[in-house]
Amino acid sequence: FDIAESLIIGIQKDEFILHYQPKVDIMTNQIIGVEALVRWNHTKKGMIYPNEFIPIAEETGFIKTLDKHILKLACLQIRDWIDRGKEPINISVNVSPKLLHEESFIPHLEAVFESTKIDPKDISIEIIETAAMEDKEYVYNVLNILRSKGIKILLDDFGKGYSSLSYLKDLPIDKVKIDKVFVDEICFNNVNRTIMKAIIDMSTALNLKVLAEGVENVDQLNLLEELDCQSYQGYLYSKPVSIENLEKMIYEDE
Ligand code: G
Ligand code: G
Ligand code: NA
Ligand code: MN
Repeated sequence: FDIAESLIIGIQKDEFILHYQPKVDIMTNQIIGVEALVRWNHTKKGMIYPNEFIPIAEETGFIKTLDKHILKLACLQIRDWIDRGKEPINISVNVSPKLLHEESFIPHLEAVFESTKIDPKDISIEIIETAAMEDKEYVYNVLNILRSKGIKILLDDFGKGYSSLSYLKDLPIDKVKIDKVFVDEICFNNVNRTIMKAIIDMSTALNLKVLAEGVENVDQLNLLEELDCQSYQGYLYSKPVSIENLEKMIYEDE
């Protein structure tokens, strides 16, 4: 089974589906949005998780085609909710650095917004730092165009890799997602807790919102609240879930 060769067939056969992980406001415990995480529902191989095919797609460059397809799936989901009379919830989509650098990215998004007739404000985009580090001017311009349409930009996995606090001040972003590696140890590692506090305070001072990733227990959540973190994602609230299960969570009262 050659993953690299099969990806295109997967798109043609509409085998990629989105699962969704809620983002939760720490003060109100309300869902404020969801992150789309792709899965490949392969006819013969069953459900394939992104760690098996995203790195390969990154390597071959097919990730540009795949992420465009996924953006369209997210917009179609918003359209479906509107058509069914539901209040749409914001969906964030992970976008590869390669797609951010591709000229066709913004025209593609515009065409999808046009064909699905959705409000760009219902979509957010998650980028990683490496995406903005090379070719800064080009990427900053792309991010500013997206923000001018009302799309929120989230900096994913902050703290992993080459993160720099000073670098936050120039990036045209709206929210910082603090990587799970910091959250994992905040309850019993003073250094990590101090770094977490510094990231939260610095982000807040720069008018950026903060979200902590990978929250797995109540002790972590209580500590994050003490540190003035505004929102979180993690198994404590919910794992990524299918569309059916997400709808049970967000539209349960209807
Ligand atoms: O969903 P998981 O639970 O397994 O995701 C694993 C990794 O795959 C994460 O780093 C996530 O950012 C990445 N990923 C998931 N969905 C997408 C997607 O649609 N596009 C890109 N580029 N990466 C994704
Ligand atoms: O790179 P990105 O942040 O998009 O990746 C998110 C990944 O983290 C997904 O694979 C998702 O399933 C996983 N994840 C989300 N919440 C938790 C959590 O609380 N614990 C663990 N172990 N993984 C999580
Ligand atoms: Na992400
Ligand atoms: Mn992340």
